[in-house]
Amino acid sequence: MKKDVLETLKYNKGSFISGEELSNRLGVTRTAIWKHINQLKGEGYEIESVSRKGYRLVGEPDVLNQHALQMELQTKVIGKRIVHYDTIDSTNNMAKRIAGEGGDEGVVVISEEQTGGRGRLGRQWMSPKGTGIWMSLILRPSIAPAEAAKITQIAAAAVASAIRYVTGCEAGIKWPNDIILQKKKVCGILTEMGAELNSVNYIVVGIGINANVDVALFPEDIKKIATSIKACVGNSISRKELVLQILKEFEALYLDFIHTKSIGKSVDICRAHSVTLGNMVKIINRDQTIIAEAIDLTEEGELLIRNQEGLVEKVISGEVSVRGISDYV
Ligand code: BT5
Repeated sequence: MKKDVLETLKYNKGSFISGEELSNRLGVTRTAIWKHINQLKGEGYEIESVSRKGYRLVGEPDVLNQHALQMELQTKVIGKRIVHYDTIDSTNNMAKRIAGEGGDEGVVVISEEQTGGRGRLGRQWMSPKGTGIWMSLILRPSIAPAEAAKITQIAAAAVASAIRYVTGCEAGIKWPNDIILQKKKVCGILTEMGAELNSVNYIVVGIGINANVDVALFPEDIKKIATSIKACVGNSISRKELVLQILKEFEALYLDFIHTKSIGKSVDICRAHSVTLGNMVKIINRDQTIIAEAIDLTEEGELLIRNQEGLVEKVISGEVSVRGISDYV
């Protein structure tokens, strides 16, 4: 019921709705409405109450815990359990631990801060307190280990779409795992798994977003290549709203993959918002570096390049830098 009261207030955002109308619409007494309003206020919602006018929602808390998110979550599986920490080494580490102990598909681990946030190949991921979104999702798809990289494409499509929807910023996708705003990295994705030879036991997809992070405080080398949504929009955004939208978009694309066995929908989004395709790229794979033109993504989410001899090749993984973006100039 508290959730219904909140939804009605949100729907009416900016204008008053009387206690009487709320009680008629929701079929409970005005006293019950008043109790729920007080509970919401206690949770940090700013609700103005004026006699003869009623109630008006003027502000929402930006809290990422189970309670705050679940009230507004629009998903069936992803986020059915949210584990929230104030501080932790890495949400991927914790998600892997929970998955290893039998944690269900859909568990989401979120932390306000990571003291050992990780990128690929053990690189450091800066995760300052309270301003970013540092979260990991546990999945249990019946797929072969070789397909795990598809989950990164699903996550990239979901994050880019959600940033665009919530903030209006033109988020781009740098294949395979970066989200880019104004030519700088705003988000990185780290997909890890626990697997047998032929089957995946669990997948953990870690998403790190510099939502309201002050990147000026990052070390010099990272400051040069990183940005935040706040820097793009000019003001702080609601992390909660963005998390809710990401989980919603991710679930739709992930369930489509599970049902159709194709990531076609995600690949379409990755193509549409790609900052890689059509550009010259530098690919570093083990000890080999190639300069080539990125021409397309396959239906499996791999990158197609045309090398300097004019031959088209498929890139499955590796370090890809795009000319003019972040670090490759
Ligand atoms: C990534 O790796 O981009 C994957 C980052 C995944 C982070 C999430 S947060 C939640 C979950 N828990 C974790 O422990 N990790 C995941 P990679 O493509 O290897 O890029 C790493 C590089 O990005 C670093 O070497 C830096 O140059 C740069 N970097 C570090 N912190 C950054 C930040 N906050 N914003 C932008 N760039 C950053």
